[in-house]
Amino acid sequence: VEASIPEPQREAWKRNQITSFTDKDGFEKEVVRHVETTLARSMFNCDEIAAYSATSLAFRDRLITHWNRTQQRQTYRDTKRVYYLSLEFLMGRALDNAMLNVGLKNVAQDGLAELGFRIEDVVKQEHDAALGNGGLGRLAACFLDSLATLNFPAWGYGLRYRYGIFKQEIIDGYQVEVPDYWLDFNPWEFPRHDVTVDIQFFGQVNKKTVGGKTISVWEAGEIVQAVAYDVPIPGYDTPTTNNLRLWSSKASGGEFDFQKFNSGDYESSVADQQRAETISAVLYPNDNLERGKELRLKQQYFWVAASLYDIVRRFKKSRRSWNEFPDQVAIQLNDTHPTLAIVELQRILVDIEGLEWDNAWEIVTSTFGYTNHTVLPEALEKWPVGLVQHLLPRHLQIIYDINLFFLQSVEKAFPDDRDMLRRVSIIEESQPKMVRMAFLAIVGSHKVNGVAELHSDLIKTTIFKDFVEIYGPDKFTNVTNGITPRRWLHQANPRLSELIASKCGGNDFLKDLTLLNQLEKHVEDKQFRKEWAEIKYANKVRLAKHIKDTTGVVVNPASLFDVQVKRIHEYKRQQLNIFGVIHRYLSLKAMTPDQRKKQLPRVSIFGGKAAPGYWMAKQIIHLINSVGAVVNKDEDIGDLLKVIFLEDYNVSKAEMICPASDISEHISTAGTEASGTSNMKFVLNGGLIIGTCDGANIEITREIGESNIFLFGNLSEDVEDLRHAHTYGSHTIDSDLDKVFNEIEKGTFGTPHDFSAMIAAVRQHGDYYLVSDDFHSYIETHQLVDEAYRNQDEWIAKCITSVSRMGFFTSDRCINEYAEEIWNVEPLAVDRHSIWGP
Ligand code: GPW
Repeated sequence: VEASIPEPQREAWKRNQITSFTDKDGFEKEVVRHVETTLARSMFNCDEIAAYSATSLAFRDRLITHWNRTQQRQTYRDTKRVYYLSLEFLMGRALDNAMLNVGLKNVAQDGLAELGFRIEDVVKQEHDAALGNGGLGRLAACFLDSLATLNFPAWGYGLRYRYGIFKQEIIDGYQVEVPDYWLDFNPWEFPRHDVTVDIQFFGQVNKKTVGGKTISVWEAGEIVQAVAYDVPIPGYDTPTTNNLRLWSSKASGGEFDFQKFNSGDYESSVADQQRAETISAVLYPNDNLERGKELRLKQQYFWVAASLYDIVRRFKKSRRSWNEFPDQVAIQLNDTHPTLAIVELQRILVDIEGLEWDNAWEIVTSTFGYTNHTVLPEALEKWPVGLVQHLLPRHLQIIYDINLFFLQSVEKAFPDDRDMLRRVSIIEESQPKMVRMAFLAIVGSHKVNGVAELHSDLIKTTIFKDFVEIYGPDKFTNVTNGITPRRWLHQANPRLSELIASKCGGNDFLKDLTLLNQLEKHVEDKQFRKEWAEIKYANKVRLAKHIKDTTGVVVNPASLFDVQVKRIHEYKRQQLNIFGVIHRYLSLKAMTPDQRKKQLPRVSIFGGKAAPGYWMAKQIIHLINSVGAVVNKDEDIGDLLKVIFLEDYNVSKAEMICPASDISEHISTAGTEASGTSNMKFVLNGGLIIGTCDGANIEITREIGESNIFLFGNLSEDVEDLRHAHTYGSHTIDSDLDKVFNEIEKGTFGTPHDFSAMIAAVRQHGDYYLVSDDFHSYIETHQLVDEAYRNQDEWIAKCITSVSRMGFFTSDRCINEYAEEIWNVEPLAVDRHSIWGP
C-alpha cells in the first residue's frame, strides 16, 4: 500500500509542521499538556515519576521530529549506511543525556523548578536501560552516541529484552539476583507494529528446479514474528538523531495458530504464543563466557534474520544492482554473537535472490567487519553442529559450503599442510563436532579488529595466527576503544566539565576531546588546582552519602577512595584486591597507636555483578563483604580502612562513582583484558590508576606519561612461562599472601571453609591468574600510591595533567577510525530546517 501523501495534499502537512519548544515557557506548556492528557493527571496528582514521564515525553517529541528529519534526509541522499549489530546495548538513562545533547537542560531545569520539581530528583526516577552485561554492551552505547554526534548515517540493531541484566541484592554478604522488569513505562521507545518480520526455525531443506536451476528451499517448522521497537539516539549539538532498532518476539498470526485455534486447541495456541515470546524475554547474564544454550542461538538467529531483512528491504528501495550492496551497506559484528548474519546474507542472495555463489560471497565478505573482544578460550563461541542442523538446517549446509571453499583455497596456498587445515577449519572435528564462530566471522568479513593495541597484537600471534598467514596481515587491524565524553564527563561530572570549559575556550572539547590539552598550561595555577580539588571532594561527599544511605557505613570523604567496579571475574582479579586489603588490615593491626596515627585513611570500594552460575565470582563477593563486616567495625582501625561493596553496579551508579575516585584498579592478569573502558572513564574524571600492563592501560600510560600511573605486575609475554612453572615446577607462594591466607583460615573473616576454594586456586590449582606472582609488586605499588597521595598538591597536578592528555580516548576517534579503515562511510549533516539541502 502506498503510504506517501500525494503532492496536492502535502501543502496542508507543510502548513501544520510541528514546532519544538526552545524556551522555558514552551517546555512548561509541553510538560503540563503531557501530564494532563497523555498521563491523565493534574497538578493535584503529579508526583516525581509523573514529572519524569512528562519531561521525557516532551523531549521525546522534540527528538522524534529530528529523528524524522534525519531519516528523510538519509533516504533522500541514499548514501552508505552503517549497521552496528550488537546483542547488548547498555544505554543507562536517556533523559539527562537527551537534555544535554539537545542543549536544553537549563531550560528544563528552570521549567521544572517553576512547576515545583528539582531536576536531579526527576532525572533519578528513570530506570536504567540495562540491556547488556558490561564493557561490550557499554561500548556499543558509546558508539551510538558518537555515530550520531559525528552525523554518520547509522543504525544499531539489537534485541528488546523484557528483562535486562538482573538487579543485584546483597543479602548476608551474598549476591542474590532479582529479575529486572524495566518495560512498565518506557517513553523512549516507539513500537512499530507495522514493521514486522516473520522468522523461521527448524523444518527441512528441499531442492526445487526453477527455470532449469536447482535451488534450495527451506521449509519452516516454526515461525516467530519480530516486531520493531525504535529508540531515538540524539547526537550532541547536532540535529542528527539516529535509530536503535530493537526486535521483540511474538507468535506469528499465521496459519499455524489459526489451525489450532479453529480446532479448539486454545491452550496450546496460548502456549505457542508464550514460547515465541520467550525468545526476547531475557538477556543472558554472562560476561566473557559462552554457555552454548539453544535459546541463546535462537535469539541470535532471530535478531540477525530480522535485522538483515530490514537492511535488505531498505537497500532494495533504491533499486540498485546487488553488486552495489557493499557500497551502500556496512555491517559491523560486535563480537561473534551476530556471525550468523554472514550466513543469512549468503542465503538471501543465493536462495532467494538467485545470485551465483561466488558473486554472492564477494558481496557478503565486502559488507561485514568483525570486532573481537576477547582471547579467553571460554568466551569463544562454538555451537554443536547437531544443534545448528536442527534449528537452522539450511544455514548449516551453507556453513559447510563456506568451509569447503575456504579450505580448498587454503590447501592451494599451503599444499601438504594437513594440520593447518585441521586447525583453521570452521568445523572443529571434535566429539560432538562444533562450529567455530570466530573463524566463520573472519572468513566472512573483510576486516577483523581487536580493541586495544596489545589485544590486537595478541589475536594476530595467538588465536588467529593461522589466519594472518592465510590472508596476510592487512585483514587484521586495531581500533583502540574509547568512551563518549558527553555522558562520561559532561553528564556524570557537570562541575568538572564546567571548570574544564572555562580553561579550554568553552564546550568545544566535548566534540573534539584533544582540546583538553589546553588544560596543561594551567597546571601550575594555584586557584585552578584548588577548584579542581574542591570538585573532587564534593563528588566524594556525594558518594559517601550514597554509601551511608545504602550500606549504613560512614566513610570519611578525606580518605583516599580506592575503587574497583566492573564485572566480577577471576581474570579481573578482585581477589587480588581483597587479599591486598586484608594485608593492609593486618599491617594496621600490627602497628602501635602512634604508628597508626601516621597512616593514610583509605576506603576500598568494590562493585560489580557475578554471573549467576559463576560460583567462584560469588565467593569473591562474599569474601569482600565478610572482610568489610570485620574491618568496618574494628575500633583499632576506625577511618584508617573501610571496605565497601556497592550493590547493583550499573551505568547510572558508574556516573556517580567515576567522578569520586582517587585511584581505580584495573589489575587483570596481563594479556587477559582486551581493552577495558572504565580505566578511561576514571582518568577522564580526574582519578589515577593502579593497573597492570594490559589492554588499554598500556596506551593510557603512553598518552598520560609513566609518572602519572601506577603500573605493577608481570608482563603478558611472561605469563605462559609462569603458568608452566606453576604446573610443572615447585610453586612457592608469596610470603605476605601466605599470611593473608592463614588469617582467612584462622576464621577471622567467618567460616574459613567458605573461602577455601579461592585459596586453593592459588595454592593447589596452579594459580592460573598469577595472583601470587603479582602480589608483592601490587602491595609495594599501593605503598607508592599512599606516598603520592600525601602530597595533595602534586597529586592534583598529576590528575590535571592526565586529563589534559586523554583526548585520544574519545569514542569519536574510534568511530572515525572505523569509518575510514573499515566501513568507508562519510558523515551526512542534517540541516535543522530542510532535508533537501545540498
Ligand atoms: F567475551 N567484553 C565484555 F569478548 O564486556 F565477548 N563482554 C564479553 O562478553 C566480551 C568482552 C567477549 C569486554 C572486554 O572484556 C573488555 O576488555 C573490553 O573493553 C570490552 O569488551 C569492549 O571492547
